[in-house]
Amino acid sequence: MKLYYTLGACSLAAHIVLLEAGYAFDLEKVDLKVKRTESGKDFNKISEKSTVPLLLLNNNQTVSEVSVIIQYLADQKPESGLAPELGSFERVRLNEWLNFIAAEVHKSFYPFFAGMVSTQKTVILRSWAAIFHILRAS
Ligand SMILES: N[C@@H](CCC(=O)N[C@@H](CS)C(=O)NCC(=O)O)C(=O)O
Repeated sequence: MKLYYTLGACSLAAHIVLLEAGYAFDLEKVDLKVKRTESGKDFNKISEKSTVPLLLLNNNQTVSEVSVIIQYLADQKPESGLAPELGSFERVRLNEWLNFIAAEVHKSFYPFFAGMVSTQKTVILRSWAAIFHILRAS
């Protein structure tokens, strides 16, 4: 199993779950600016989305999307206790948080790394206020 990752990126979540669940795995760093892996491969050919994290399984299937990867890893090792049982209401709560983070939190931070004009910043800072209100209340 191999995790394609980038330092300082959301692939850290998958890396943490791999470690916490006790997996044996390889890591390969990706330079997202030029879409090249540290062993010199063209990342666009490995990942159709060209984003990290990407998990390469031992059967050569790949899994993308942070929330899908970490739930897959947790479900393969239920003894890790990292995710509530599938179908349980606690699992619904986990999915609510993972979806909120993916859809509202993660993507709203992206423009700050990509560069943007100040009017965009104002709009995004307003959305952050709502996001942090929800996070503080939980
Ligand atoms: N929806 C994806 C988003 C993944 C994503 O955007 N990852 C960023 C790093 S945090 C990335 O690879 N960006 C590269 C790019 O957009 O070119 C997920 O949840 O995994």
